[in-house]
Amino acid sequence: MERTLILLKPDCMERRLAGTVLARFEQKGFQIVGMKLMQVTPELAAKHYAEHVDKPFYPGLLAYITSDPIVAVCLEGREVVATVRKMVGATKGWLAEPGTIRGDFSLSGQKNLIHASDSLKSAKREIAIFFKPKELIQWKTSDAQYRLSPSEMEE
Ligand code: 3AN
Repeated sequence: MERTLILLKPDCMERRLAGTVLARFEQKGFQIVGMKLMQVTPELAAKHYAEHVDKPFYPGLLAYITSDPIVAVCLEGREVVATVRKMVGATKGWLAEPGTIRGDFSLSGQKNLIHASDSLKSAKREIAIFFKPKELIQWKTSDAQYRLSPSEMEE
């Protein structure tokens, strides 16, 4: 079953929007298989944002992502990577469509509440950065018929 990584970033925590944001994914039908509150270190930030470390905005991004705790969440479900990206919305909050998380709660390009893996490949890489295999729990809820295809239910 497909999995993705989301990070509820420091502005999301500081604004006490963690429950509100997480509720959207639960309501959609995605399942939490890993979750932890953590402080991002500079080393962890550099691994996660490897593609951005040389960009001019990286020092600001580093200061921000290490400023307060985050919640790392691994979500599982049907086409979870692409669907979560759609639910999150465009990077710049002021451009993000209303109805998306950033579109509804953010006007910033950096303090945009949430990170979500942008591809299956990134999801695999990022989940491994934030979770040890034993921290991810395989479980099924009794409402699987509303969320999974018949073949997925047999997996
Ligand atoms: P997304 O989070 O929408 O996938 P990315 O991967 O391009 O966007 O950027 C990762 C993070 O880096 C963004 N969430 C944002 O916090 C920050 N960021 C990206 N572009 C900029 C920028 N031009 N100025 C400041 N921060 C940026």
